[in-house]
Amino acid sequence: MVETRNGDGDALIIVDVQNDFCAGGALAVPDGDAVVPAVNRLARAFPVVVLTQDWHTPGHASFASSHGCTPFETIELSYGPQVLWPDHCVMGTPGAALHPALDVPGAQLIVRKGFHRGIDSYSAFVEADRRTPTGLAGYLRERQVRRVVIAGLATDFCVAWTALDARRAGFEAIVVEDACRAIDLEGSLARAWQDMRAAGVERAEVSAFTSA
Ligand code: VGL
Ligand code: ZN
Repeated sequence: MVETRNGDGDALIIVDVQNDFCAGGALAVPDGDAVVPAVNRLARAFPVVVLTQDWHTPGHASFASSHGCTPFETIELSYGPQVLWPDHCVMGTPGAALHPALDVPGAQLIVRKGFHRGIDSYSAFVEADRRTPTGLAGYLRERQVRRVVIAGLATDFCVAWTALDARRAGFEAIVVEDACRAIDLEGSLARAWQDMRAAGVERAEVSAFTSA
C-alpha cells in the first residue's frame, strides 16, 4: 500500500490540463475534462503545487504538418523516434490555455515545455533530446520536495514521462490514476504503466489524498 499522507516534502504536479487536450481541442484526450474536478480537489491538499503547460512553437517538430506527414505516425528525429501529432498547444493560442474550469489559485509555478522548435518535451523535467533540463528538478529541490504526486493529461505521454524523469531525478513519484486520462495509442497506456512500475512509480487514487 502506498504511503499517502501528504505534507512537508510533497509536491503536486498538474500536467497539461489545457484546452487542446480536452473536449473540442486539437488533440482531445478521451474524457480529458474529467480530470479537472479531480485536480481542483487535489490541489487544495498540497503545500507545493506546480502546473505544466505544453507550449509549442508554430511549425513545431512534433507536428505532423511540419513534415508533410499524417498525425499519429512515428518518424525518426535527431534525438530518436517521435510520434507526430496534430498541431496543438501553440504558444499563446486559446488551445494552449489552461482549461477554464481549472481552479488552482494556490499553484505556485507554471512550467512550460516543448518550446524549442526542434525538440518535443513530454516530460516536465527533461526535453525529448534527453539532455535539456526544464529547471523543474532544481526548483523542487530548492523547495525541499522529496516526493511528487502527478495528475493530468495524458497518462501515457506527459504524465508517464514526467513520473519516470522524477524517479531519475531522485524523487519518489506517485501517479493519481483517477485524476489522469490517457490517449492510448497502440498499447501505449499498458506500456507506460509497465515502465512506471519498473521504475518504482506508485499509483494511487484521489481519495488517498483528500479527506471526505
Ligand atoms: C502530450 C502528446 C503531445 C501530453 C503533449 O500532454 O501528454 N501528448 N504533446
Ligand atoms: Zn505536445
